[in-house]
Amino acid sequence: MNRRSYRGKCIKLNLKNFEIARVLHEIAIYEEMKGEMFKPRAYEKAALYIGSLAEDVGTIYKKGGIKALMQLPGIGRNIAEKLVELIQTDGLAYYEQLKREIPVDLTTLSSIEGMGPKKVKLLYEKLGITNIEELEKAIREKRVRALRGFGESSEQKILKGIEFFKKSHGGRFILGFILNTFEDILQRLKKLDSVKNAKLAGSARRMKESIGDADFLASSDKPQKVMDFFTSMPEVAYIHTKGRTKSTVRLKSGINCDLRIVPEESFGAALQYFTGSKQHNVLLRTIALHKGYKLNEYGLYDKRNRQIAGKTEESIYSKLGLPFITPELREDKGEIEAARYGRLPKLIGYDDLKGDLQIHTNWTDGNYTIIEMTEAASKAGLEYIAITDHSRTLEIAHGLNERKLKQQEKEIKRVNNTTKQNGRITILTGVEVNILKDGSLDLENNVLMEFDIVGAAVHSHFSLSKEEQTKRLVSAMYNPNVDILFHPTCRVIQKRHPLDIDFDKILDVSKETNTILEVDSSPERLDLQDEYIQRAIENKCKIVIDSDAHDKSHFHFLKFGISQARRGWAEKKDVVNTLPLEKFLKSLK
Ligand code: DGT
Ligand code: ZN
Ligand code: CA
Ligand code: CA
Repeated sequence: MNRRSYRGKCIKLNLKNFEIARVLHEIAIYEEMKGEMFKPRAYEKAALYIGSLAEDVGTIYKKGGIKALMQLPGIGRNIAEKLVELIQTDGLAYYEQLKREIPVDLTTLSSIEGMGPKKVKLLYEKLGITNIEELEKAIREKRVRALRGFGESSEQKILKGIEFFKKSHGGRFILGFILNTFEDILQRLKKLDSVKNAKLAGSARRMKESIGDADFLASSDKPQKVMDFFTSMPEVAYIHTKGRTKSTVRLKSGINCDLRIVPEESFGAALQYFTGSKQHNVLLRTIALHKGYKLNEYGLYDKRNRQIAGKTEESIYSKLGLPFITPELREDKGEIEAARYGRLPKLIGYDDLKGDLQIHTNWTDGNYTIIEMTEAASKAGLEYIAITDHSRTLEIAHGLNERKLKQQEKEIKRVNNTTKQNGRITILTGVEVNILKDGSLDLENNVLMEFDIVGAAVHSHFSLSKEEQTKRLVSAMYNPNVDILFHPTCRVIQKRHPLDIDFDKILDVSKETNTILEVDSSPERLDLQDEYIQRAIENKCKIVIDSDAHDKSHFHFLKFGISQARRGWAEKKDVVNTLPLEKFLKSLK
């Protein structure tokens, strides 16, 4: 997959990658307003790259100075100098000057369809519009149509754009790109003297692949202080509401965050309630009613309205006669039934993976060498990995031909010998072979035979008919050298629908041919997704969870693959790369 797709990550304290990427992104838009030719693209590329890094750019700078920054892809001296200023001073004179000239919520306004940089500028200069709320108001008051270059129809177009933004992009954010931000806010909340307990609830706690907003929860005797802190965090772009028990803000990244404050004795009940899902809660309340109790966000109450549980979540489930149900399962997919009868799955744990079978290096579209990726995998706690760069026909990723693959194999064996001598991680040879339109592969069988691991994947012709697409995948799975079907449905969250395939047929053939189905952990893929994972497991198909890492920092994506598998009710035994190396290899075709 393409590394450019890893967007928007990671703020710790002060200005970290996420914030820096946003500044660069906004400079790109400002440059476009000015009519610059090449600068917008250069800043945009740098923004995307830095947004994708999990390693803090500040740390990279500390270790290797400006030189190390200039070695990052797409970062020349001019931008590197800006980075240094951002890292050292938490600010950037150039950006602040641009911002003074046109002080608007640029990230949001410019991502609305129908609103280019030039329009943002004009709307600010003529009507003083600085954010999405003001824009919507101005359109509803019919003030925009009077401007040159706008008319009634462009008003309507922008209004539609605003609605679409609120529903889709403005509506949902990819969890893997934004969870660090929340964890960071949570850490700061917990450090406040006025806060006793704090947690992230909602869909983020259930580890849904995308979330509408973030729901923070805190217990405190001094709510005012906590709210003052929350609404004045540096990430905040706009305060929707500020109250004693509930506040809502929008962060600069565009996402809304709720904070609710409850008394300590209700913390568990509130956590249970605001973790959701709504349907799970409805069922739980029904069980409470049957027992003659009442359940709400303050606690579980008996007939005489005495609180019988509420300080912890466990106490609530337990008083309802249930074992604790982990948040990833709370989707009303039979978890309450399973809990009642002691049949909850023993979910795969976040530390259970021993191997990673899809990794890319700078031999194709990855950012680092085989050695660097191997060391990073080892640090992430893995015992074995496969290097699986792209094959010949994937031109955008500079796919490798047979000659190059042979060279790479030698290099892998060389590195493997040294790392194994250190008693460390084992590197398997591998390839991500491209499945062509007719289901054939772009490498011959005598080449494929040589690899320890062959993953086959579709990267083109996404809209064939269901019949053709299914046949295509099936014929790849029948190849005796293909061990794994990589990112089997090819969906990209918010961007590309899953392939139209007969998934039951894929499951049958997966089982028949012993072809493993992958859960690709890249945050915007998460492919297989939870429902498909559940079906695969019910059909006794094998799955693996891979990082699809294109960067040293991408091994942390595995967490999101694991959470997706947990949401699909996967146990450790269902996931073959939880096995130690020998057993794993024996389980292949
Ligand atoms: P999201 O934000 O769309 O990704 O999904 P959630 O699940 O985070 O939903 P959200 O933020 O609207 O509300 C957080 C939780 O609060 C939700 O999962 C369950 C609970 N909740 C909110 N409103 C209601 C309600 O009207 N009834 C019930 N039973 N629970 C609610
Ligand atoms: Zn791929
Ligand atoms: Ca939410
Ligand atoms: Ca919410």
